[in-house]
Amino acid sequence: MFDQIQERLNSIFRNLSKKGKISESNISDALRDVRRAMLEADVNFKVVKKFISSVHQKAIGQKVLSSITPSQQFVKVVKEELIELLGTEPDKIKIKKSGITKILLVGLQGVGKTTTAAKLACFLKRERQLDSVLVAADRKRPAAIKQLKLLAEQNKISFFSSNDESAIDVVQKSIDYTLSESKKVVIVDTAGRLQEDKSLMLELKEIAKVVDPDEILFVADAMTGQDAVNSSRVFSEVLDLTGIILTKMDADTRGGAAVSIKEITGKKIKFIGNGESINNLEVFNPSSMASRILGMGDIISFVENAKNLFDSEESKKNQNKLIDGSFNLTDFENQLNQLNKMGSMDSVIKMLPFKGVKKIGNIEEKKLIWMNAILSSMTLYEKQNPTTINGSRRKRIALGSGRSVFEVNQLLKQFFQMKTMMKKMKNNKGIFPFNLK
Ligand SMILES: Nc1nc2c(ncn2[C@@H]2O[C@H](COP(=O)(O)OP(=O)(O)OP(=O)(O)O)[C@@H](O)[C@H]2O)c(=O)[nH]1
Ligand SMILES: [Mg+2]
Repeated sequence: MFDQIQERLNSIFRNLSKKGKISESNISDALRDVRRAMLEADVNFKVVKKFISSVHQKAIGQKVLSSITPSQQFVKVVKEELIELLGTEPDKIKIKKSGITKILLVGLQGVGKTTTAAKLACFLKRERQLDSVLVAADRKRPAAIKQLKLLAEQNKISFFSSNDESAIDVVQKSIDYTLSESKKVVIVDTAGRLQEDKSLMLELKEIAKVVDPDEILFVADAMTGQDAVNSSRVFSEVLDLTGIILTKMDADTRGGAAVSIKEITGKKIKFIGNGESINNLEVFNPSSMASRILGMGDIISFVENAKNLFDSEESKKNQNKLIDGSFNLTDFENQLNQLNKMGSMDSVIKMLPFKGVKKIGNIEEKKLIWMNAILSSMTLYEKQNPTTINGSRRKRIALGSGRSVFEVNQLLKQFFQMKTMMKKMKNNKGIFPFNLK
């Protein structure tokens, strides 16, 4: 997802962070590159123009230039603007408190309506414990009915279809069926149509009039970029769309549709499809989507943070203490606190491109929390004289911190091992516990 735009933006951010001091002209240069990257990612040109001008204003206004970490601050401004462009907050699907909720899925041919209808039913069952009826209102193609029926059977979802000529009759009957089956939601899969197909567009309008849906969701294929945006505009002129589902995001490297569609149509993306299997439907979250688009941008800010931390006086003092052997548990605790200040390690590790690391990241973050708890249950005397921490002191520390004696032992063992190791590596520079550098 977003590989291409991510790569481009990251190289811009990297270049910027290499420059020690940032000037207004550096920012203008970076913004020119961001503009180009967005256009290449097939973001609508009007959206790009507005975006660049507000980032520019904010970057200058928020004193990015005079901040300690200007490039980091710049990435932050870009991210905030991007979140706003994507819709700020997730837009939840409307489900009626009582009675049947009616959801109509519409869109061009082959965008993924039928697949999404089944995904949505599974999502509502899984996340909201709601039973749906899938309705095949595609009267033109018998294969389309079969496709939905099969998906319903495979995933144990109720299904409705009838032999009526008109899709409107099918949908009306499906509502009676849903009532009789005591289900809560009707999800109507309509026939895919071409924009210029006037009669089919009118049929959709008629269905919407008769059924009075709670949600009319426009399903669009993210891979088609600006075509997806344009067609959603055309559909929204005929129908009162309540939101958008963007499919095939897994295969979209550019992100142009995702970034432009809300600004151009005024409709928010409610879900994204990110794969062919039934569980590949996610609620669209503007903030996590912005993180995904910027990807390494966040890591760059993390690295900058880390660099500042490792270069700090405090860190240098600790390194000297480690080398001369005077490093004690108070220094150890300070170092842990500094690590914590860098933000959630877990969230940073999640962004790393290697899958296996994620789990380790999780453990490490939890470990930091319990290590802190143990250290804060020690007295100052104990921290400064770690060798005096005997069995009974260990028991008391364990009790005070709510951790086990085993964990207290582990922490002390790690601390002493680290000291021994440092003694052996006396002449090594840039040493830091946990190998995080
Ligand atoms: N990779 C990927 N493929 C998807 C996704 N959603 C749907 N597809 C695939 O897109 C193709 C078309 O999906 P359908 O659900 O049949 O599309 P449709 O809009 O109902 O098509 P018509 O009824 O012919 O208009 C299928 O091969 C799906 O597996 C997605 O999120 N990711
Ligand atoms: Mg279909």
